[in-house]
Amino acid sequence: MFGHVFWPYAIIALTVFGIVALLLAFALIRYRAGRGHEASTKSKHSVLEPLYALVLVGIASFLAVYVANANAAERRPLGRPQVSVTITGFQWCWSFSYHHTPVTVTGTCKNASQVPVLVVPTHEIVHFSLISADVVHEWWLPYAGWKEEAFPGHYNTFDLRFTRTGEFNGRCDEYCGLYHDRMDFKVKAVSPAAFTSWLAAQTRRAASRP
Ligand SMILES: [Cu+2]
Repeated sequence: MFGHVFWPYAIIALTVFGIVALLLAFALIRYRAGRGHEASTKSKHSVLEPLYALVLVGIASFLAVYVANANAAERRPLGRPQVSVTITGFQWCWSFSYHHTPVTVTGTCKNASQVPVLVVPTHEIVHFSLISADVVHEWWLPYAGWKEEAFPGHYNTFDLRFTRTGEFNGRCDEYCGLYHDRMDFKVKAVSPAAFTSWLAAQTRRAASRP
C-alpha cells in the first residue's frame, strides 16, 4: 500500500518546518528593533531568493516523482486474473457481474439486508472493471486500502488479491445524490473451492430463471 510514502513525506516536512522555525526565531531575536538598529530598506535578496525557489522546486519535483512511482507500482496488474468482475455503481447501489457467466449480483441498498455482496476467492487474482451508470461514484473498500472512482462511460480497472477469508464492508465515497449514504456493499472472501461452488450454484439459478 501507500504506507511507505508517509515517512519520506513526514521527514521532509518536519525538516523544512524545523529550518523555517529556527530561521524565524533567529531573525526575530537577532534583528529585533533596539537601540542602534535601523530597519533594512532592501526589498529583496537577489541570491538567496532564487536559491529558495530552486530548493522548493527540487523538493516538490522529488515528491511528485516519488508519489507517481508509488502510484504506478500500486496499479501494476498482479498477473493473469482467475476471476474478472465488472462493478457498476448507480444511484444508489451497486451491481457485480462475473465475466464469462450469467451471474450478476445487484442490490437495492434500501436497507442493510439489501446490500449487495461481492463474493471473491482468496489467494487468487481478481480483476475489476469499474464503471458508473449515471453520476460519479467511488468504490471504497477500507479493508483492501482501495478507493477508486466510478465514472460514467469509462472503465477504471484494478486487480486485488484477498489474503484471508472474511466479510468486509465497503461503501460509496463520492457524494452522489439523495441516498448516497445508503450506497454500501460487502465483500465476502471465501476459499477458492467455496467460490467455485457458489458461482456454479448462482450460474444454475441464473439459467433456471425464466
Ligand atoms: Cu455513489
